[in-house]
Amino acid sequence: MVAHDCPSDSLTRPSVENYSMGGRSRSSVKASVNANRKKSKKKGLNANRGGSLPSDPQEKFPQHTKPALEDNGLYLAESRSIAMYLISKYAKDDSLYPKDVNKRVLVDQRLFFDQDLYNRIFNVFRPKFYGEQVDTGSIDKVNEGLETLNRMLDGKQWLAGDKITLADYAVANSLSALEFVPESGIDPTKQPNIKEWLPRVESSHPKYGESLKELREGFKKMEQK
Ligand SMILES: N[C@@H](CCC(=O)N[C@@H](CS)C(=O)NCC(=O)O)C(=O)O
Repeated sequence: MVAHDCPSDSLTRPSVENYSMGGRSRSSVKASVNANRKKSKKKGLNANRGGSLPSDPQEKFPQHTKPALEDNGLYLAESRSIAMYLISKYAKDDSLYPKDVNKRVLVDQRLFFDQDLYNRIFNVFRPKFYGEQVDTGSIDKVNEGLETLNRMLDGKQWLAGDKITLADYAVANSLSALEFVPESGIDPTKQPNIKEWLPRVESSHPKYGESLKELREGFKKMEQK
């Protein structure tokens, strides 16, 4: 997979690309996608928007996943934690990831929920790449997750609090992977609250819409291979 096909990378890219960032130039924050991959280290470096690789990528990024972030000696994997860090450190304000602990914990809760939901979605999404059958149990688990999400959105505009937050972007981003497996029959928009909320998230910021478009194009290219 390259960056454009990876929902995890897609979550962090808008943060890196400034949609929530304040004063600091984005070249000082290096999203080192691929930094730890054995193959094509040089390629990873190019994908890094001019950044340089850490001296020992294996040690700095033991997880071997992308996205991975290097920022002034800080090395971080996991898309959600990268986004939490970038927003906490560089955002113009704290609306996407509030500083107030009582507000923040609601976002955190949804982000943990999102990780679980994404893992369920991944179990439906992954077999497609290996020509394997998806088991119906995995499909049921995603549908159960979507029912929970629908309940979370009951009577609400956004997932955590009364403004859009990182939680909305993270979950919407995870759901986008389902577009790639229509044959699974899973359709998040069958859930009425999700149906109303998804376009709300998508149209909330042009960078997010762009990022989704890139992801969809990446998926399409993969399908054609
Ligand atoms: N929970 C991680 C998952 C990251 C992940 O699995 N990334 C995939 C690409 S989408 C990856 O790097 N797989 C290993 C590989 O491609 O070599 C996150 O959100 O960052």
